[in-house]
Formats: sequence, structure tokens, C-alpha cells
Amino acid sequence: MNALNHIVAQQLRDIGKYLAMQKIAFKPRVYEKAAAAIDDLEKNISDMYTIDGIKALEKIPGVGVSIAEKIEEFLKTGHIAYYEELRKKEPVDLGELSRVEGLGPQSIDRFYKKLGVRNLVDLEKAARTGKIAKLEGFGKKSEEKILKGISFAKSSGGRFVLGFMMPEIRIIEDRLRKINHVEKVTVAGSVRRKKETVGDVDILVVSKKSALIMDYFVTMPEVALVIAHGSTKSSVKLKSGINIDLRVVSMESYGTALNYFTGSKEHNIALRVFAMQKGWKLNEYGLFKGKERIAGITEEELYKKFGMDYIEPELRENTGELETALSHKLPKLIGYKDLQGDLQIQTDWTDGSDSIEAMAKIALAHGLKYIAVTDHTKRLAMTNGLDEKRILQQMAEIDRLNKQFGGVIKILKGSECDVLKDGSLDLPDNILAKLDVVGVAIHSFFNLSKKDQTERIRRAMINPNVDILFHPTGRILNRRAAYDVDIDELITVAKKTGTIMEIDALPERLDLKDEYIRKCVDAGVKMAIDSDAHTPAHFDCLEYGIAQARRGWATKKDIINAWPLEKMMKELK
Ligand code: DGT
Ligand code: CA
Ligand code: CA
Ligand code: ZN
Repeated sequence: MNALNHIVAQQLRDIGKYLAMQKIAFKPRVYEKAAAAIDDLEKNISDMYTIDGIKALEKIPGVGVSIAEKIEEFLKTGHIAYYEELRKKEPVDLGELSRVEGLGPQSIDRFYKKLGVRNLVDLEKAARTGKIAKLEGFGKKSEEKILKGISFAKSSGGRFVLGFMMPEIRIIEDRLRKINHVEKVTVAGSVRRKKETVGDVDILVVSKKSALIMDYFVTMPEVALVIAHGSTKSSVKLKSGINIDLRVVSMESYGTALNYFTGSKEHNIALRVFAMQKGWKLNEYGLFKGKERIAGITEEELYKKFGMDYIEPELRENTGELETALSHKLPKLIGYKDLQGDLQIQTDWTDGSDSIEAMAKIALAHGLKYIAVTDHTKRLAMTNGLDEKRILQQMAEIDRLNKQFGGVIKILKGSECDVLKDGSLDLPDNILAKLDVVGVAIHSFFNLSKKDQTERIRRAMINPNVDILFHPTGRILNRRAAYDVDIDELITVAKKTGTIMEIDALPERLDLKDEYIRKCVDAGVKMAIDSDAHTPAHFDCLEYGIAQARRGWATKKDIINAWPLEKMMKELK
């Protein structure tokens, strides 16, 4: 989850796609796997390389000598020649085109060779003019599907997944904080509101030496391009692709500037209306009564002047937070340190990278008191999903480990049981009944009609052994839209059956989304915030799940894994 790692991972992923275009067997998966492992690393590959050289790279799971050499080349020269060569031969925007659901490397290859399609614009043109339907093996139906995919890819385009950018943002923030004459540094905008995706990064600095800060900012090592270099405002594009706006403000207007640049725009506009109604004027320089500045230094003071409680940034979307703050009824949001357990974890019994024991130790280091091991089930053959026999073996292993840990952390027996097409489950009830935590999830047939998909999931939820609906809508940010499902109906079923809805904390999932979390809160449906960890680094993602829960107005009361183990277990069916 590191920006430099992510760039390298993307290039490796693209190499894999180019090889898949050439119908080369096996190798594409190797590159794909190495890329995923690099994306999941906790450490920066450049740091790893500096300390241990190419040996450190070869130790990354799935990275062999040849890929390690390519990473080394990138770290030394800033590019991978092999990648550049492939790209020159077939200059297509793989990142962009791959975001179109259902468009695999071989179709991309054919569209390029037959129709000259290089990017999303070309693809849309080809589809709209009926050229794709005319290609052999494609028809009207696939053309329509592609158009649907394009429209989704476009609507999500140009935004960055918060959790992928955050490590880089924090490094820059910390570095700015350490330079001389800097009194305060705060990241504002959608990053501060913890939106699941962000368009750019807005940073505020309080300093009396603004020119100095600007000079430093535009020459940071991460900068790819200076877009503007002014005396109080500068903008740069980073190598990772995201833009940063930096503004220097004075201490006396810090609070109102922070409030303004935190947004959202809709929240700002609504707050301004409140000011006007009182005969005041609010802007980024302060809150003014005539010429007199009546607030400006802190946000707390600003909201207080309006007779409001302080509004957490995650709530500032103008969806009722201002009125609720005025009547002092804002919920006490779940805190970033409030989780006691994690109810979805994969291990090396299936597609996770580490053993149950290793994952439990990492969870413990993250301050968790209990975890549920929820490996995939047999239908997901590519993950080596568990059948009846292996899950019984796993349960025995968990008993053994619980004894070994002696209670410092409790490992619960669980499953991420696959929901089959008809809503039945991949493991028999007598096995499910033995488990502490049964999660169910959809991993196939994403294209069912809304009615059928809702019915399928409903059937799984009414099973008395099923405790949690994992990643309830199946979306992957910037890559895959949610499957068509009646979320209100699922929430009703959850309420009736006592099924827990999951907030999957992986940055690309954050499923449930904020709006749906709020519906659950309003309906009194309980939720769990899970890391869905497949590797130790994923425990760090819990933060984004909590952020999402806060954006959905959730309190500790709504999130069962913020509760002690015994109380949590009682809430399960
Ligand atoms: P993003 O970057 O698209 O993820 O979303 P934001 O919210 O970070 O938006 P951005 O970067 O365009 O602007 C940062 C903040 O500045 C925004 O949250 C509110 C404030 N702002 C920007 N433009 C306007 C405006 O036209 N009116 C008002 N009232 N505030 C604005
Ligand atoms: Ca922004
Ligand atoms: Ca901005
Ligand atoms: Zn999974």
C-alpha cells in the first residue's frame, strides 16, 4: 500500500497483460501474483533494496530472479526496458482499458489490431459505431456490455483509492511538519473527510515564511511535474499520478481556512447560509460580523459560534449533520482505536499468505483480542478452498493454537462460505453449525437480475447458521461495480434474521459504502468492520473500514467487533 510499490506493481501487472495478449501461458499469472504481493508489502521496495539489495526483492512472495531484476532496474533507472518495449509495440492504455469490466487482454489486443483502439475514448467510439458487434466472436450483446463497462469506468476514472494513497500522503505530511518555520500542517479536502476515493490532496500549512515552504514543496523527490508555483499556493503532480495543492495560511484564519478546504463544498455552502441568516459573513479568512472577526483560529470555535457541536470531518457532506449539530444530537462516532476483534481473515490454508498462528500474532500486535479465521470454501478452487475434511482439520489446529496462546488472543473458527447460484451454501449445515462465525459471500454470477441476486442472498442470510454477510455488494472501487441487488431488502432481511452486515475494510472494497452503513444504523442492523486480511499488511486497512463506518454515522453500538468477545458472540445467531 505504498505509492512507489504501486507504480512498480502496475508495470509488472501490465507486462503480465501484454504477455496474456500474446496468448503466452502461465507467465501472465506469475507477473500478476508478483504485482499483488508488491502492492501488499508493508515496506517500501526502495528501502528494502537499499538495505539488502536484490536478495531482499527475491524474498517477496512470487518474485523470482527475473522479476527481481526488473524491479532493480526500475529502482536504478526509473523504468523497466522490457515494459517500455512491449508498450512501444502495442501502445494501449492498459490501466484504463482494463478498468472496463469483462475486457480481457485478448480482447484489448484484438480491438487494437483490428480497430486501432488505444484507450477508452477509442473504445467508446468503436462500440457506439457498431464496429465491435461486427468483429468475429463479438455481437450486439457484448457491445452493449462493453458500453456499460465504459460508462462505469468513466464515472470512476481519475480518482484515487484513499487507502492506496494514504501512506505517501502521510510521508509528505510528516516531512513538511519537520521543516523550519512550519507551525502547523493539516491535510484537508476529501482526504480529511476520508472519502473512499479522492480527486487530489489539499494540504494547509501555517507559516510566516511562505516562499520557503513553496520552494521546498515543489522540489520534493515525489514530484513529477510542477503545475503552479505561487507565493501562497502551489500545485504539483506526483509520480504516483495524484496532484497536491498546498496553501500557506495565517494562524488567525487557520480554523476557517481548514474548514473551507476540508469541505465538502456542499457543507461549506450550507454553513455559509447559516452565517448569512445571522447577518455574518463566512469565508476562508474568518467568520465576520461587519468588520470584526468573531471566529477563525479553530474549527471548534467556529462551530460553537453557530451554537453547534463540533462536526467530525467524516460527516461533512451536508446530509443533515449541520441541523443535527445544532440540536446537539450528533452520534458519538466509533473511534479509530475502538475495534477489539476482526471477523474476516484468510490464511495459508487458502489464498492468504501466512499461517493462522502468524496472523494471530500480527492481530495481537494490532491490539486485537479476537479474530475469526474465515478461509474460503471448496467452490473457490483457485484459492484451494476448504472442503468438509480440511475445515475439520483446521478447527483442530485452531483448538491447538488457542491452547498455545493461553487466552492472550482468541481465535474463532469461521468460514467465508461461498454462496452458490441458487443461494445454497458451499458447506453443509452440520459443519457450519460447528463454527463460531459463519460469513457468507458472493464470488460468482455477478450478473444475475436484481430480483434473482437479492433472492439468492436472502436465502443464504436466512440460514440459521449464517452470522455475517461479507462484502455485501461485491464492488471493487475503480474496477467493478456492485452487483445489482436490492440493498433495502437485504437490510430488512438482516434485521429480521439478525444477520450482521460487513464493512469490508480493504481500501478497494469498503463495502458497505457510507450511504448503506447509514441505512443499517437507522434500521438498527448491526455491522462488523473486517480487514478481510489475506496478508499481515492488511490489518492496517482496518483504519479505512472505521473511517467508512464513521462516514456512515456509526457508533460503537452499531459495530459488533468493537464489543468484548462474550458480548459479540451473543449477538451472533
Ligand atoms: P476531491 O478532491 O474531488 O476528492 O474533493 P475535495 O472535497 O477535496 O475538493 P477540492 O479538492 O476540489 O476542494 C477542496 C475543498 O475546497 C472542498 O472540499 C471545499 C472547498 N471548495 C472548493 N471549491 C469550492 C467552491 O466552489 N465553493 C466552496 N464553498 N468550497 C469550495
Ligand atoms: Ca481534494
Ligand atoms: Ca484540490
Ligand atoms: Zn476473500
